[in-house]
Amino acid sequence: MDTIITKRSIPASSAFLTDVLKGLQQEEKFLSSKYFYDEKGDRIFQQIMEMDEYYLTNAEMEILQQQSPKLADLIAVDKQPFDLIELGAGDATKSIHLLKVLLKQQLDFTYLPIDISEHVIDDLEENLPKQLPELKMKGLNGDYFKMLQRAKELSNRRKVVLFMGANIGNMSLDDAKAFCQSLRNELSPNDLLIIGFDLKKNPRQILAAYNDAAGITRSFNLNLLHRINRELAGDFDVDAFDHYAFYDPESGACKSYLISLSEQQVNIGDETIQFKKNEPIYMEISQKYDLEDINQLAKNTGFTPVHRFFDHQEYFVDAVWRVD
Ligand code: AVJ
Repeated sequence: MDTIITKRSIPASSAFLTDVLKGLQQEEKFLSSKYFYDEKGDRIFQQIMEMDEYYLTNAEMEILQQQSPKLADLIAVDKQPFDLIELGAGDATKSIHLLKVLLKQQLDFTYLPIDISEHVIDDLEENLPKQLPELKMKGLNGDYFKMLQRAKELSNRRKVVLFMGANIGNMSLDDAKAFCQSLRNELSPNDLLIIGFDLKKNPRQILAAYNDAAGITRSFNLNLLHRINRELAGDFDVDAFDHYAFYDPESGACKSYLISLSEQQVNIGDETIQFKKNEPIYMEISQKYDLEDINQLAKNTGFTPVHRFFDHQEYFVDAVWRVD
C-alpha cells in the first residue's frame, strides 16, 4: 500500500500567503504594505497618526475641519442626490466633518465607506450612526474596485469618491497612474474624485515622519513579520531585522525597508527563504508630490482639476477632480 504523506495544510485561497511568498522569492525581496493592517497594525497606525512627527493627519484634519463648507459647495453643485463613496475610510474622523456639513445642508446622499478591513467597517457601522443619526450609510468590506462595482449596482446616482489620507502615496507613480485610470473607468462624466496628496517639503521633516524617535514606525513594519508568523506558520526571528527609512527628494519617494541583521533562513509554511546579512526587504513607499505632478496625473488619467484645498502650512493638499 502507498504511504500517504500529509503536508501541513495551508488554505489554498490565501492571497496573503501567495503574495508573501512571491515577494520573498524574488531577487529583490519585497512585501506589500497593504498587509500592514491586521488588528495590531490598525492599532499601531492609530499611534502613528498621533505622533508629533507624523504631520500628515493634522494637516488634512485642518483642511476638513476648516474647509468642509467650501468642499460641500463643490460637491453639491446641482443639489441632486448622490452617493459619497470613501475608499479606505478608516475611522472617518476626518470625513465626519464633511458629512456633518452635507447633512446640515439637507442634501440627499448615501455614504458608502469602503475598507478592506472587516473590523474597520464593523466599527464604522456601529459608531457613525451614534454620532450622525440622520446619515444614510452602508459599509462595504472588500477590495476597492469590487466594492465600487457593488456601489454602482446599489444605485445609479452621481458618484463622489473620497480617497484621502495620502493613501495614493502607497503606490509608485506608475501604479498611481494605473489606479487613477481604473477609477476613471468605473466613473461617469461629472462624477468627482477628492484625493489627498502629501506634498514634497523639507526632506528632514518627511524622513522624521517615517523614522520616528520612539520607533513606532519600526514596530509598524516589524508587525508584518509577526503577522506572517501568526497567520502563515512563519518563524521569523523579528529581532534579527532592523527598520530603515529613506527619502529621496528628487523623486519624492520615501521608502521603508527591513534589513536582515544576519545570514539566516526563515520558514513560512513549507517554504524556506534565505537571507544574506544586510539584505533588505522593501516594505513600503510613501510617495510625495508637487502640484505639477498632481495636475499631470489628473490630465493623464481622464480628470480635470477643479480645486485644491491646502492646510495653512501647505504640507498637504486635497485635490478635487472632475471626470471628463
Ligand atoms: C496610510 C499610506 C498614508 O504612507 O504615510 C505611515 C502609512 N506608513 N507611516 C503613509 C504609513 C508609515 C501612510 N498612509
